Amino acid sequence: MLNEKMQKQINDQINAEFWSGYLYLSMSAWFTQHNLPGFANWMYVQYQEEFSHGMKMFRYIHERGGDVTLKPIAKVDTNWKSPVAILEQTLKHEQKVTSLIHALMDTAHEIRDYASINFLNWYVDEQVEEEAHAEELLSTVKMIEKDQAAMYALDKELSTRVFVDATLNNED
Ligand code: OFO
Repeated sequence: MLNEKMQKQINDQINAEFWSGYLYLSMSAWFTQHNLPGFANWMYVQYQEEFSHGMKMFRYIHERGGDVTLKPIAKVDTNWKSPVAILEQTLKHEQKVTSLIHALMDTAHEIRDYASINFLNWYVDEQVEEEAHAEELLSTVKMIEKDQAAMYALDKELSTRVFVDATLNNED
């Protein structure tokens, strides 16, 4: 059975993951509207991943005999001044999510919930990747943003990113 504090915090995190997905979907729309379909695809995959991060928690709560409580998803930004501005927000957001995951881990340790510690380890690793990818893309775009040919080539590269469903990983 899931401890009540842990259950509430995971439910809040489901909302944070879905909110992240909603943010990235909005960014994907912006890129489509600004003729960067590869960037739009990258953000669309990001949106799919965030929903799968939330769904992995949704399933975990049920596996532990707990209750899922879905909350409203708050409004997200819809306009940015440039691809760099979008990627700066992406990196900042991922850093914030990392701190939320660490706070979840703190609770799991505090109450000696070993199953949740094990479960949350996946998210700790995932956040290392999420921040690294956002940081790498941000520094590349900062370097080439004024070079149309280089932006075109990067856009082509980003069009190849495919979705990997987090709910299919790490499960028995
Ligand atoms: Fe769920 O990893 Fe990004 O926010």
